[in-house]
Amino acid sequence: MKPEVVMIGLGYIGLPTAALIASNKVNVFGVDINPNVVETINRGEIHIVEPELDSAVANAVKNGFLKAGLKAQEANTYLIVVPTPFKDKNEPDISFVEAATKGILPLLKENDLYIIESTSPVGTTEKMMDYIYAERPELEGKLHIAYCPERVLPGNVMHELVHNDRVIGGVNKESTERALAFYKNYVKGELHATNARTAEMCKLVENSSRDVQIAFANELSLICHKAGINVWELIKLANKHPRVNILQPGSGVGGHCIAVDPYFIVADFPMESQIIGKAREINNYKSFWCAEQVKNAKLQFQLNHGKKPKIALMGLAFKPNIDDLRESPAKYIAQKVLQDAQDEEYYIVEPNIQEHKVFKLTEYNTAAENADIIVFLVAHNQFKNLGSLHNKVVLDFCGVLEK
Ligand code: SAJ
Repeated sequence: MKPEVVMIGLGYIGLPTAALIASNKVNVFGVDINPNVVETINRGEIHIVEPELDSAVANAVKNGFLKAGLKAQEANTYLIVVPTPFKDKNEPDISFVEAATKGILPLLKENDLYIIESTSPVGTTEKMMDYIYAERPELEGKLHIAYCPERVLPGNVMHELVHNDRVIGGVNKESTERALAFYKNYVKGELHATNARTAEMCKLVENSSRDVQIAFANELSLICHKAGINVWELIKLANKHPRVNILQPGSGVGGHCIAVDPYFIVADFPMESQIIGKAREINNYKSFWCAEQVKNAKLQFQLNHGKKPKIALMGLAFKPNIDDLRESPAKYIAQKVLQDAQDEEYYIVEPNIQEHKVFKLTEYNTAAENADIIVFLVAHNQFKNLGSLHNKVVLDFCGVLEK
């Protein structure tokens, strides 16, 4: 049977979205360039870690509403949910969006709905519209074209896909309305109509706003370090003010979104985006600074004790209690520290993964017991109740012992 919806990109967002739509008894055909991903999904299994996604995909495939393939098929709605990484000099790379659009060009027909969900620089949806109509001039003005960014938090995707509000912007009013009607079938959160450019910018601004706020917290941590003030206590106290809400400092900002999306604004508006650009610099610098602090602690230990220390680096993930190491500041710090290693002994810890192709992992209790210097890079729950850290040098960059 002909699918109703084609989903291009079956990753962290595309697959959960495909499963959600299919769970509403709508035929979905998912497309991915990776044959392993396609085979895994067609077996009713998944290739990513996300709570509740396994059963959603298993049921959708078993009931016949979700199938996957390497090439798109004809449908009425096409969703583009592919990565938009960045190239050298932090410039956004929309070649996956272009390739996905090219793949469906011959399939498009009058009245179809084309939606981009991938995080994209402002103007991408209009650019794709121009490209489609240049290649298929007979369809000009007869398609519905819109942008609707995803905004789900990894680890809570299945819930947030349904319950978060969505911002939906078409290239014209009719497109916005068609896209709104589409999402209404699956989303319980409010749907907010706008135009494509505003919707594109909205996604970039959401993540940039968080980046700027974290940069403020990280800047405070550097100031407090010099001033001899406990930054965690300071923030807790400042947040007692009814209109102050400072976020938490850490070992830097990672992940595939917040550490990336602000560059999409900076690349297009370099003169205007002063704070956004500076925030990226501060958050990157914080990771560099943490690595320097570890090196200093190592030298100080040698001076004090006349021997090389054993050092535990606690956490590699990009944030607490997940197994995702993408763009992880903790991983960057571990790499930097190890580059500078001499004869010290290192224990690398990441309780949320079994093994790593570069780092030899050590169990967290063993590492903490044996180490002279313990460096907390990620505030994983497991690290909150370690035994006595008395007589050890502790560098707590993520405040795990404060909470
Ligand atoms: N972090 C701090 N201090 C804080 C909060 C976070 O240092 O107070 C760090 C984390 O450790 C991590 C990074 O920031 O390294 C990002 O983590 P996060 O939990 O803030 O966000 P993500 O990347 O998991 O998900 C974000 C979310 N965006 C916002 O909260 C505005 C999510 O809703 C988006 O859907 C997602 O990006 C995305 O896909 O764009």
